[in-house]
Amino acid sequence: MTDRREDAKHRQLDEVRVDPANTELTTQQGVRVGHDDDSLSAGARGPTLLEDFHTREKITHFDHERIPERVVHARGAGAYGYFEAYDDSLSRYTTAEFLTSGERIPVFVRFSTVAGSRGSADTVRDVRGFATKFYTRQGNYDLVGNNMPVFFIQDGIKFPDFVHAVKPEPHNEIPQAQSAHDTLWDFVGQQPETMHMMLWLMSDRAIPRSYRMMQGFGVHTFRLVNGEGKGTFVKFHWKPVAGSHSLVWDEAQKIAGKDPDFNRRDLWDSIEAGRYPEWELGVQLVDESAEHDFGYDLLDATKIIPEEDVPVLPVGRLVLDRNPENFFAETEQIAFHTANVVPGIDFTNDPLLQARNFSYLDTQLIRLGGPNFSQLPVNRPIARVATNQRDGYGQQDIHQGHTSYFRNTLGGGCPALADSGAFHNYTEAVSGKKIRERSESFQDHYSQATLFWNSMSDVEREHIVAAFRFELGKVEAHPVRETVVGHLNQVDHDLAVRVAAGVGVTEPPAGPPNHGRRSAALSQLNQPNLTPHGRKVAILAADGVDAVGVQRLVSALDAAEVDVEVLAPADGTLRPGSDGEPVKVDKQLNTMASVLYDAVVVPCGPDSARTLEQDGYAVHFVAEAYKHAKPVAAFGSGRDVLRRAGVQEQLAEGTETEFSQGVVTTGASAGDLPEEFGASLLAALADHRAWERRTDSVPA
Ligand code: HDD
Repeated sequence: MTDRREDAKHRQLDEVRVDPANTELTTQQGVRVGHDDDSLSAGARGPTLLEDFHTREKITHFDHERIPERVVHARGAGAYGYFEAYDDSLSRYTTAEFLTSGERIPVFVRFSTVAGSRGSADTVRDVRGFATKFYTRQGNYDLVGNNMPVFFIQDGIKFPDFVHAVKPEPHNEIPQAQSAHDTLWDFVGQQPETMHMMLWLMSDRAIPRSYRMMQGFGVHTFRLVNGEGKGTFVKFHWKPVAGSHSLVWDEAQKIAGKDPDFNRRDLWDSIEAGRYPEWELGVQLVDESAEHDFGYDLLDATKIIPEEDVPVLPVGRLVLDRNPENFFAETEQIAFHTANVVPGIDFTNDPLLQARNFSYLDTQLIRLGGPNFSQLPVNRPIARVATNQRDGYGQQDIHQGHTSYFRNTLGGGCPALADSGAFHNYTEAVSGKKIRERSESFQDHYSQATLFWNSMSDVEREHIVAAFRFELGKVEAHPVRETVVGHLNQVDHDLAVRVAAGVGVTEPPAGPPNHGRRSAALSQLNQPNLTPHGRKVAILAADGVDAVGVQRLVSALDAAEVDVEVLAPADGTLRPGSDGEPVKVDKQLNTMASVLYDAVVVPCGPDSARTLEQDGYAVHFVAEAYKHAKPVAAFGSGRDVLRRAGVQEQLAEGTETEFSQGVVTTGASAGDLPEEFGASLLAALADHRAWERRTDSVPA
């Protein structure tokens, strides 16, 4: 395990940490306060006095506690950790030391949704931000990416239009954190470059099970630059060690009510439990000589480079191992900026990236109140900072000397120009007319949307069709629905027909032929090394439960780093059915819901099972988990609860383990509970969901 305090960033943060332990209350001026319940008044029932500086200061500070939320990505959660490169293999391509040194580089990562306000729910259908600040010795490097590899638009000038369209509509500020409304789809209909991204947004990628279980992408083509000044195009990828997994839509909507902090809590809890989220950084490298070999433009952020065409080379790993101590100071005040680069990394002429390089610095000025936000503890580089920039709101440094200009002699010429290690802009030849025009090479808006659609499994396609039907079904302006179906017809005729049938749009005539190409890496169901680690299982129980069986199962799950919680109709402890110790209840059943777990188990114990069979909440819990294609398991009399919940699979009759379509059962119990039962449950958890299960007719 890392010594979490022992990195340069944390040593720096230690200097500003404020511990209230063993302190006495004071004013901001350090004057001790002996009374904090009543304001100063003229007589016990008289008016409050202006001279009450303590009350005024307290209220004034409170009045100013809020800062503007981020104009997009307002809702987020973050954590510290480290990045380490596996080796120096990238040193041929870049002088960025953090990518080649193998040293542990402190990082802060902030995950976010895009459209919702700060207090909105985590599990809405949306893109997720994946922004990483690397505190490197060469300065801060920010990789401000998303969990989808493409973007809605090609040129940053359209960003305000896109955001205005997706945000709540301006007349009534409805709907919150939803893309299912008229203005977004009107925009999409008018801007077909959105099509590829809309396929991603309607896919399961838009409802990740956990931040720990989503991929990240730098999106743009960036440039690595080596010591000779030679550039190589690069795309950055984060691959989660826990696999890339998603919720189902009904579940995501319910979680938004049952636990709006679902993804935030999951990140926090897993770090507190020492189950550190981890990703592998990969790069796709393209030699500059191959810039025009792809049939699409590398500068177009609505395009991917399929992994089958250019492999993703693993270069290092990211581990998040420490929660922030204060949400506002750290997660809210962190300021990312695409232009925060270090020597060895540079931009391309991607017009989306160019606009971002303006926007991020600009937005921090209003959000964080002035030009000194990079001095905020979470933003401070660990690299030494020496500028001639001075003053401004919230200046924290006491600059000494009387020169703050370059070139000077009176200050000994300092700060002096760097002898070595300076950032040198990549030298690129540029020519052409000054012109407002979208390049011809940016005009293909459909073929990669088709590639994405072709690459999906049947169940992923079903989810995409259902998502389009849901979203367009909420659009009141029918002509907008028709326009969008028209674009879908350019992507794939079958897709358009299936969507049209659900949203009252006439079936379009056959569209252009589908090119038939696929990229296996795009499907979430094509993943190697699936693992149950870090999943969460609910055990439903009541008095009379088979305590020995529960204990055996919990040990097996625990050994596989799976979290288990015992849920019962009431808090406290449960009387064991026969042998064993009383079972501690972790949560009261009605404070939780199946949607907050990855699987459910109903143990043996005739009394326990009878109680649960009569408890509509428990039966619904099982039925709902079953409907959402989650692993559902029971042993002994626990199988009665599964039957009551409408589980349709054949349940085990004898003491063997039956494992079919994510349903794991055995008639055995207590000390006889077979190891295979736990092992099958773990295998089902690793599979994430039993997509082959047909549950359309199951109510839940
Ligand atoms: Fe952006 C925030 C990711 C296009 C303007 N963006 C923001 C965040 C992420 C992204 C992850 C949250 C950072 C944090 O956690 O604080 N944005 C992207 C990606 C894009 C993208 C992957 C396309 C490839 N963004 C984009 C464009 C513009 C912006 C084209 C403007 C022209 N984005 C902003 C912003 C935000 C922001 C207004 C809001 C808060 C902030 O920057 O700090 O400047």
